[in-house]
Amino acid sequence: MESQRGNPVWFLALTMGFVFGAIACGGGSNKSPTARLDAPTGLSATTTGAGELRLDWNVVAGATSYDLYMSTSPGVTKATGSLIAGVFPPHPLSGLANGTTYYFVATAIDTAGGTPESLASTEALGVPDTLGILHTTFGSGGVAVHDNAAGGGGLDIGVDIALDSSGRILVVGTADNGIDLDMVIWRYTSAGALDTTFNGQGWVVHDNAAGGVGNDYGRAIALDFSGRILVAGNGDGDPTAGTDLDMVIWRYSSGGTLDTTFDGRGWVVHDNAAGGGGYD
Ligand SMILES: [Ca+2]
Ligand SMILES: [Ca+2]
Ligand SMILES: [Ca+2]
Repeated sequence: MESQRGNPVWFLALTMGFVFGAIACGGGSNKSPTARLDAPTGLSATTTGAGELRLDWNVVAGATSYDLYMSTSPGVTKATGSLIAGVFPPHPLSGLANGTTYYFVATAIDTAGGTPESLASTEALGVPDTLGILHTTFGSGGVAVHDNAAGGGGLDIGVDIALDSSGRILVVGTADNGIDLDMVIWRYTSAGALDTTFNGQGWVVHDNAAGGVGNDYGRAIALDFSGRILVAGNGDGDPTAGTDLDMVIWRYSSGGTLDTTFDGRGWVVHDNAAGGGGYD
């Protein structure tokens, strides 16, 4: 009697069983069961009106919706925040308290594919407020004014503004020293008072950056990664009675002193970049 192994019908059944088994095993997801969606990036909270914020973030590949976690304390986590589930950017929030700081993180959700919820995004904060009103608690009646920064009793002009990581307000510009104009940096507290921890008085003045004993203009201000203050502007580089503005970059410590690790004295000057011999 012929053995079953040699029977062509039995062999076909074995082969088909192997093929169907392979299809069944190969039809599942390639994702590891522990893989997560990427965490959302670019989370921000923008004030849009009284009691209102708008949350924005970048969409995540594979996400079908997002969860937000909200708290009035910094360092909000999925465990400590109030859950706002199943939302999409941009997501408006209303009914919040004006003047209260709200903190948020976002996660990406995949209800279709079952991939686990992402880790939390980096934190964003926002303060709901009525738009277009003067904050009378700032400075004096909502305005901070400073006169005579450079001692000349004339012009004081703020041109550019920046916030440092503590919320202090930096303004750069120009003021009259009695003969010509000098570069000025002012620093105010978030409440609008001169910050006397900055150069002992709340502002710092620089004269004659380019050697021409004329005007020095601060035109733009920025902070670097370690909180040092960078100012771009120009100064008079003509030692005769004429005017030849040259480009200047100043760098100051966060305390308001010239950073002498920057080109040995705290500022650099460049003249004649475009070859015309005039203003830079
Ligand atoms: Ca003035
Ligand atoms: Ca000057
Ligand atoms: Ca020049």
